[in-house]
Amino acid sequence: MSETTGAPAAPILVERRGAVVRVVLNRPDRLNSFNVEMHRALRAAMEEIAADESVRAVLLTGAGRGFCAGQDLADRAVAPGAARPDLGASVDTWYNPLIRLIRTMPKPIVCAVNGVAAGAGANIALACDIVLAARSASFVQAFAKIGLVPDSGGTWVLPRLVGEARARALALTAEPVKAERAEAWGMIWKVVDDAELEGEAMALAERFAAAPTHGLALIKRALFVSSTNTLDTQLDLERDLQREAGATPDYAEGVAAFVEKRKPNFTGRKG
Ligand code: T3D
Repeated sequence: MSETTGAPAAPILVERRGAVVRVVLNRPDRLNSFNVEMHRALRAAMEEIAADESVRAVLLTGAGRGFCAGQDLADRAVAPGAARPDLGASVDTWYNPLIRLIRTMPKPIVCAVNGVAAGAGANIALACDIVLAARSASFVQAFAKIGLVPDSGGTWVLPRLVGEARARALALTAEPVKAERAEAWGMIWKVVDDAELEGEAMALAERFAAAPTHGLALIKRALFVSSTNTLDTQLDLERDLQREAGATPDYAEGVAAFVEKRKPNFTGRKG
């Protein structure tokens, strides 16, 4: 795992803490909005994390007062008469692969939303497995304000999290949702006091890092497809995944620890 040791210009910071990797979006003067350099760095880090079996949990957060304001709009200003950027190509090249990487990451991703999460920034947070937000944070489907459509999975995840009526209103009005309301609506897991966010999010990531990692990856896989599967298909999938989970050393260790009334020592290994 490569480390970035606080160079101020690095668009993301990647810090290893035991089996946890903490990833920080690091363009605070632009509220951590995405330019191509930040996309590239985040993609490379996430791919490396996905492939590294010694990493067992991820913590994603933002530097400064914001989590992420989506696309850097300064990179989208076009002089009159000049060619317009193909936003479909940008989504295809950057945002969609990132959401797929997050959703298929074979280990839990805890997102600590430390401030405003707007546009793609909101939907990247909502793609993570467990979202904690600072009490001062907010979520904004900012797209409609500039004539765009929620992307990064927003139109998929929002109705599933908050229901059709709220999803439609949030997408069409682009009104911000404060962290407490986001929790009350089931959009996120938990709101915590600003001063507690980092500690609580890291504690959760560390807990995951000591858990049966492959079992958690299988849980992610089952839940990801459940909303588009029939019950029959999902029952078959649960059977297959349970077969796989039951063959892991962590399952054997979990049962042994239970029977011996001791704390389990999970390795996270597949086999
Ligand atoms: O283009 C494609 O590739 C397609 C994909 C698109 C995905 C998207 O995400 S589209 C949506 C893009 N994002 C937005 O529309 C959000 C724009 N930002 C805002 O609406 C507001 O900044 C916030 C609601 C997020 C926060 O408001 P506030 O009042 O807390 O902060 P602020 O003063 O507006 O922003 C602070 C600074 O960050 C400011 O710079 P300055 O004046 O101090 O030099 C502001 O310009 C900058 N900033 C905030 N968001 C962006 C940004 N700079 C560039 N791009 C941004 N998205």
